Amino acid sequence: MTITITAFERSPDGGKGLARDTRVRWALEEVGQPYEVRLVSFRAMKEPAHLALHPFGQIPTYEDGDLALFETGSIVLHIAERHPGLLPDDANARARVITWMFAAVNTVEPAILELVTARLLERDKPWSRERMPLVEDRVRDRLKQLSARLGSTHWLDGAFSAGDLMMVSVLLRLKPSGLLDTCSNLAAYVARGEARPAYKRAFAAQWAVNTG
Ligand code: GTB
Repeated sequence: MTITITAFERSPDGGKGLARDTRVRWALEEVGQPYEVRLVSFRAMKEPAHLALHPFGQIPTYEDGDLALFETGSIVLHIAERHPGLLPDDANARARVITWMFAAVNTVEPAILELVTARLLERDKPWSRERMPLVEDRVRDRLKQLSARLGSTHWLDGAFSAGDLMMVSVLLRLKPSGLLDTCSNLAAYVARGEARPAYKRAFAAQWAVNTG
């Protein structure tokens, strides 16, 4: 059965790889699984056929035979559990990698999304100037903590894993803000992720959709 994912028919970022289908494409490329993409418009995302797959009317979704999934953390974990390459064999190391996946979406991503929302959607609000430094500080705090843990190692726990794939994907959203450059080891960490051939293939595939 061919794996099918959904992605934006036209991503608002014009193909910069920031929409969340990129992390699913990346995981599939890392484990060498071919996949098809069904492109959906913003309108189609809110229609019953797509809502049956994704209760919140979003992308990406993942279908493989009888199985339909939403939520990128869950999709990437599913891919990592079924195909070698993204999770270590040792049970404790595996649990630590899964912990990093949760940390990416539960602890790091919320602060980053708050910043993105503040910058893109709330900039014209009368309270925005006062609030922005607080929002930026929360991101800086998270980055400092993550930077301290990463130190001079290449990846978060041993070899590259699904934990790194999720963390790099989350951090990539910060690139336009310049905040990532405040922690040089994190900027280098993200660059290492982007340099992976599987990431490059995933990026190129979504770029082709949005620029073709
Ligand atoms: N928690 C879910 C997951 O991880 O799967 C979040 C999924 C999600 O936010 N999907 C977004 C979506 O479908 C696309 S990725 N939005 C449409 C809607 O809610 O109606 C978020 C995204 C959108 C645009 C950019 N961009 O232009 O830079 C980046 C990321």
